[in-house]
Order: sequence, then C-alpha cells, then structure tokens
Amino acid sequence: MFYKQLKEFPQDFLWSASTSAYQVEGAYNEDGKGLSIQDLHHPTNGITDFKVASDHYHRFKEDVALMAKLGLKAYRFSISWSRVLPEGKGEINEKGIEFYDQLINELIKCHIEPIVTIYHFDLPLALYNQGGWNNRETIDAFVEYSKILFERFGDRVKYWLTINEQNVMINHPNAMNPGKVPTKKELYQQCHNMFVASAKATILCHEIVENGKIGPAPNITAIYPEKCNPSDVIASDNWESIRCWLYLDIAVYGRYNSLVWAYLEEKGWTPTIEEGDMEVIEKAKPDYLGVNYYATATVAAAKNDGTDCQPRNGDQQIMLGEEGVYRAAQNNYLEQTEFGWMVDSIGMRVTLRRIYDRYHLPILITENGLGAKDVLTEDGQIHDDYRIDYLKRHFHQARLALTDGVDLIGYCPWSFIDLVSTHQGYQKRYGFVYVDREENDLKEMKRYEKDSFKWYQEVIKENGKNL
Ligand code: BGP
Repeated sequence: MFYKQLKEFPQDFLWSASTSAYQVEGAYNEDGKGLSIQDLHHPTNGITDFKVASDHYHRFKEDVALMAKLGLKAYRFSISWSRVLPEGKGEINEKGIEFYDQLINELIKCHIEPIVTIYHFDLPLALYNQGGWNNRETIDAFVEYSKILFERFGDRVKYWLTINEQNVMINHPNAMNPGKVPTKKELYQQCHNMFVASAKATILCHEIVENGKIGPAPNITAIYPEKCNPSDVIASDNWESIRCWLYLDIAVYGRYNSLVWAYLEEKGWTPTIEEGDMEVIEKAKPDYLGVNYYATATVAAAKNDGTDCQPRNGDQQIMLGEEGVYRAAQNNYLEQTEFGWMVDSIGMRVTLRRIYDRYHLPILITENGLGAKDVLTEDGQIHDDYRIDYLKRHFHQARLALTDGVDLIGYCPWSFIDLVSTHQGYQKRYGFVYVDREENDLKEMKRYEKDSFKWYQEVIKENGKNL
C-alpha cells in the first residue's frame, strides 16, 4: 500500500540501543561473580572469549555518558544472573546488586529509561551442572532471581524482558551447552520449563513492580515460501510456527500452537507438562512483545528423502532445514551481509505486521543491526556508511509499519557499543561506539564514535521525522 503521508513516530517513542551482560561487561570473575556457561567458552580460530569483553563493568559511567550524548531515550541491557546469584540461587552477591544499582541510577540521572532483560544466554554454571533447564529446580531458581531483581530495581526499572531468544536457545543449542548437546526431546522439555519460568516471572512482576511492564524477547522473522507452490507454503508455515509462533502463542494466548504440538507428537518430543503448568502459563499476560529481528528466511517443501537437512554451519539466522518438515532455500531478491545473513528491511515490516495482526500487543524491537568488519582510521574515525544505510532502510520500514497501524513503542538497535559477537568475536562489530581492541590484544579499549553514532544522534533529535 502506498501512503500519501506517513505517521510520525510517537513523542514518547523509545529510541534505544541494546547490549547483553556477558557480551559487554567483562569482569567475569570479579567482585564475587559466579561463572556462567558463557565463561567456559574456549576461543577457537583466534576468536576472543568473554572474559574482558568491552570492559563495560569498569567503564559504565563513560559508556552511559556516551549514551546521553547520543540522545538515547532508553537502553536495553541484561543482568548477569551469576553476578547477582553466584550459585544461581541462594546467597545474593551484594557487590553484583551494587553494580546494577549504580548503572541504573546513572541511566536515570541521564533521563534514559532502563529496559532490563532478566536472562540473556548466560545460565549460571552451577545450575547448568545440576541439569540446567532440564531440571525443574531451575524454574524455581529463575523465579527467585527475578523476584530479587523486581524487589531491588523495580522502583526504577519499569520495562522488563523475561528471556532473550528462547527460540534460538532451543533451535541452536550448541552455544548454550558447553557439555553434551541435549536431544530434541530434552530441548523441548527445557523449552517448556522456560515457558513456566517466564510465566511465573511475568505474574510476579505485576505483583511487585508498580506500573511494571514485562514481555518475552524471542527472535521473530517472517518465513517466505520459495515459490507460490502450495507445498512450499505448507513448509514455510511449518517453520514459522516451529521457529516463531510457538513462543509467542504460549506467551500471549497461554497455549501450545496446534501445528507445533502435532509436530512434537509426530517426533515423540512432547514435553511432560505438570499439573498447574498450563494454568500458570495462561494466567501470565505480557504487556508488550520484545522482538529481535535480523533477517527473514525462505524455505521450500520438504522432500523427506534424507536430504532436507543441509550439512553446513548454521547459526541463529542461517537455516539448515529439517527432514520431512522444510528445506532451506535461496532468496534471490535479497542481499547478504559479509557474514551471510540476509538483509531484508521490508521483511521487518512484514514481520511486525504479522505479529501485530496476530497478538495486538505493543511491540518493542529489542534487537536489529548490522554486523560488519569496521575499520578505525589513523585519525580516529569509523566510516560505517553501510551501517547507516542498513539502519536507515530498517527505520523507514518501521515507520511504514507504524503507518500500517502497528503499535510500535520503540527500537533498540543491536548494539549500543561494540561487544563480543556470539560466533565472530570483535571481527563482527555492531555498535554505534567503536571499542579499540582486537580479539586477543586488549589495547586500551578506548571508545570512538562511529559515523553511525552521529547519524543516529540526528535521527533521535528530530524524532525520526526524516526517515
Ligand atoms: C542475537 C543475540 C545477541 C547478538 C545478536 C547478533 O541472536 O540475541 O546476543 O549476539 O544476535 O548475533 P552475533 O553476535 O552472532 O552476530
């Protein structure tokens, strides 16, 4: 649809940016922090581990000052579970609480709304060693941990996100399981346990945090059929339900997606649902939906002949296909980033429209951005015009989605500052702020504003009116 005029971004639009604790903080074993599963990460191919990261733990004041200079209205970050509870439960590490207290106070002082993700991929190692999400006691630990956060920070933090990309943790389990990779049956049990945990945290947030708003933050994307062949459409529906709707249907409607349930039954992967689980899940009502969006996916009908799953390296955006369910296909209408992720700004509008149409809840884009090999010039500049171009196109589509009627409340590009990419360390950078370090040479970690920093600063200043 062509519009004569596009809607303005609302005055209180949350122009934001994202990070996550283990990718940005460093200080992995300081001030009483317990280890998380990410701290076991051993560098491969010269890629850094997460031990020092961007040293935000020690430089948060300088970083918040940069956020203020950028003009951010909000900042999405995650809390490290094992910094607050070194064993995942039990004794609180007051030093950990102190760090987040200071960070939150600094943000508030700069009029930046904190948006907190409770759990972003960094399960405490102690819990992992006791079975992790296979063990229902992890549900109780998550609830205990969430309660501490709501009680300690709920007076200042009003926007909460339960679990980052639960769907990625289930569909791409390698990075979350330093030991043995769980079977699919185990993964869907873990998935169910996480559903119960988030539901309990959602209910608790509403009880404890005055005017608190809480929602999930899965990685959602529209799935396209390769052709208008109806069998391709069936395959794209299959994958869209398995990858996306399962997670949001549970959160919003409190029920398992019927297509996914049929799939789980067929595979013998249905989870054990204990008495009371579905009541809790149904009772928990999110206030908004966090959505991480990077790229659409295109699929073709499964052949079910043993060749549907491609033996190549997948990551959270690169599909492998699944025998008898769908095959990965090429989309020749789209470009790719240098790391092989599809670039599809219009696909973001498609995704937002589908989500809003299905759930009618406010949407916060909790992640979206371009990972690239940035270059620091001798005179301290980073000319990331490719990132500006990427974001400009996506922001424009966000505005179109807003004009389409989607209740979009904010946008948190990934990432505020360079941080450790999950697979490519500092070779793949996302930030508005450059951090001068290499994979294994920490240098001084000086911060530099990229060209995209200045561009985003303007966008925020004029409330996106030229997008
Ligand atoms: C999302 C994760 C983030 C972040 C981002 C970029 O899936 O929620 O933690 O890492 O993807 O991905 P990568 O770091 O692999 O480039």
